[in-house]
Amino acid sequence: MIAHHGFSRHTRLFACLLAGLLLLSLAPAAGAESGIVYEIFVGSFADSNGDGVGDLKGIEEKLDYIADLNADWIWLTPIHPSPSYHHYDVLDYYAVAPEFGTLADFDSLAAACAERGIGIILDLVVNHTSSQHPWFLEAQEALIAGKESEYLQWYHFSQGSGAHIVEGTADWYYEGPFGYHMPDLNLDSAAVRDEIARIMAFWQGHGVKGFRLDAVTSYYTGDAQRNADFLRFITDTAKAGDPDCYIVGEAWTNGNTILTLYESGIDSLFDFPAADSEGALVKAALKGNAAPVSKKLAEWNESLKAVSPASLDAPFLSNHDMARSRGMLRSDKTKMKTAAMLYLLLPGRPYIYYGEEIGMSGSGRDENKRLPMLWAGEGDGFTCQPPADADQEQRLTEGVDVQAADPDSLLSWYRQLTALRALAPELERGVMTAIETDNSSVCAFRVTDGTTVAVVINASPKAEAAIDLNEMGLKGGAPVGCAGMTAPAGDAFSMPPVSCLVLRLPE
Ligand SMILES: [Ca+2]
Repeated sequence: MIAHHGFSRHTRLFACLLAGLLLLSLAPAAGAESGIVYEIFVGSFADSNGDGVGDLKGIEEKLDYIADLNADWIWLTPIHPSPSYHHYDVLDYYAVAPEFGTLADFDSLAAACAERGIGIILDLVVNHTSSQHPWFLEAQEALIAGKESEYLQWYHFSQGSGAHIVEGTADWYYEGPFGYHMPDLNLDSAAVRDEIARIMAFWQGHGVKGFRLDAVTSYYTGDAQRNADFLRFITDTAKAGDPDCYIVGEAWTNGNTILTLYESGIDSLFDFPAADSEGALVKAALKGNAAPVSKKLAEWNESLKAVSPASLDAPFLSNHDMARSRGMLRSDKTKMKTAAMLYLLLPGRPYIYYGEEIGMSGSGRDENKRLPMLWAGEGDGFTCQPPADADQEQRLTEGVDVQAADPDSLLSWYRQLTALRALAPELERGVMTAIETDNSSVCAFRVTDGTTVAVVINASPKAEAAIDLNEMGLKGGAPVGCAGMTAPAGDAFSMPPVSCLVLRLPE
């Protein structure tokens, strides 16, 4: 195993700098996996042809950047033709939106990802379609004409009353909790399920390695058991096509409901309870009070593993539907660095929302949460135009270009943490156990998957933390890597503010 060695003969400043550089130089060789997923809001990430809209070729051009973040996966928000800028109401599940490119561009991206060991996770939006989808239009025409159509069974139509009137009819209605433009599919229909299976197989044939399921709790609104049954259908179908296919579901709900959904055998469900401004991660980073994170997350992981031993927690700070974490963390770089340590070293598969790693801003209306990636701070730093209805400017001024050259930047910190994570593969599927200390700023836990690693984080913004590995039950633990500090030589040492250490324990 790779271990750091002490730098006691250097001044502390120099040693810290070296530690950062050494860790970067220890970036894992090809094949090492961090398990980290990078979420890309496709239209706002990178524009390859100057039309102001991010596209697939733009993503391909930025794959080295993503590889430097040690991400093993990219999750693309929906890429299909859609009347909406966010593309969550789909017109054609088998096509690429023209503004994003072509199917050939997708194949090229998939091949370039495969070369780098990066898997593509596609957003699968099957709770509803666009009201302009040909399936819906054909059903609508049949209702207007008073004729039969197989597509009448694909949605939830009712006569006399309902949520949205079918245009052109006197008394036919349909369900669509997300709005009239997003009619809900009838997921009990065998024909609809067959179609969903075809869609997944089609994209697996084009190199897709995973699916992110949109709006899982709305499949059968309020019925967790039926939602779990449907998740089982999706998961089983995807894995029949590719046993390694990875499925993650968006269930923006409470822990108990999420646990019920894990009964489906789905790989991951986003850890919404730990995310956002009220979640344990941001709260701990704000206060520098990190001990509760190890306790809460260890309890959560125990619950997960009890329901589904193969499951992977999916921790994150925020996503395209939430205010960006920068604002939650008061635009304070130290707090942003702390939050990153707290979630990027947790067991499971952490999700970085594009731009979080450089500290981008965005809150209020959804468009603001999806502002263009800031590749450079000045001149043509925005390769994409903001969504049309955004009413906030990007507050971040230091783009990727500046931060990549600054060892103290947030981006450099994210690269260190993700490289550190990749040195401890136990973190992906291991069982987590909290370690209690008498310092409330310290978050410490073990993760066991055959071998055992221990993660120790000092979340205090100002105070050093005195660590005694013997007292923590970590005697003989060998440093695997660290960030914000130099590797300790003995069992008793001091951790600087905002630092973390991963140890591997003797077997
Ligand atoms: Ca473009």
